[in-house]
Amino acid sequence: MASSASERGYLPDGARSVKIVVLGAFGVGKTTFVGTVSEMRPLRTEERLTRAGELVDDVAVDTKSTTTVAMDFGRRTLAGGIVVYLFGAPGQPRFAAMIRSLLTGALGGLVLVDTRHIDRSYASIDLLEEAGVPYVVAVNTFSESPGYSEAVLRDALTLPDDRPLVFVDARTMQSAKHALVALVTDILRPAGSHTP
Ligand SMILES: Nc1nc2c(ncn2[C@@H]2O[C@H](COP(=O)(O)OP(=O)(O)OP(=O)(O)O)[C@@H](O)[C@H]2O)c(=O)[nH]1
Ligand SMILES: [Mg+2]
Repeated sequence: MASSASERGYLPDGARSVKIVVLGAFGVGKTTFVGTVSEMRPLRTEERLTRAGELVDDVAVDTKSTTTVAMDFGRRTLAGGIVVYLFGAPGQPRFAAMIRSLLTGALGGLVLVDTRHIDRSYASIDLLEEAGVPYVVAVNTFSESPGYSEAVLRDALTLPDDRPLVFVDARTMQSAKHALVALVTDILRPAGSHTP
């Protein structure tokens, strides 16, 4: 007799699952975020950054030696049995087609932002708006990055009033989970209250 999914240990009975995509520019901490919140060992597709890549990518960061070339994948179970499947997108603009395909079936997007390069977040927000996927902006608080008020950040991002903005340290479980809960809460809001 075939065993149920819960007997095989995939999902608890009655679980609701949610696919979300973590987006943002190169090096904003997407892979770090998925790794921090995932309760399973995350899938990663990291490749070494090379001098050759400098010809096509703006990857001027001295703290990183690898970059995501396809996606990250992780899973987190939240209170109430909601299972969140996290897909971390690649950050470089030439991967836009890959990001569009990751957005297929996604119920929400988490856009990580580094305040050193706010303008590099526009492409991610545009992709989400284009796909009609609701999103939350999470400002990753790198110690080297300038601090701005929420109002200034909203203005710089031209963020609609109904899109939540949170601050996160992608390396810290508590903080990353808070950002994830903000997104899932937004996704589970009553139908009709989303504008994108
Ligand atoms: N100070 C600080 N460093 C961070 C934080 N999050 C990530 N980092 C570091 O910043 C770098 C960015 O890491 P990744 O997680 O690979 O970034 P990414 O967005 O996945 O990068 P790509 O896939 O190449 O676009 C790593 O060296 C992290 O250790 C943070 O919240 N604070
Ligand atoms: Mg990455």
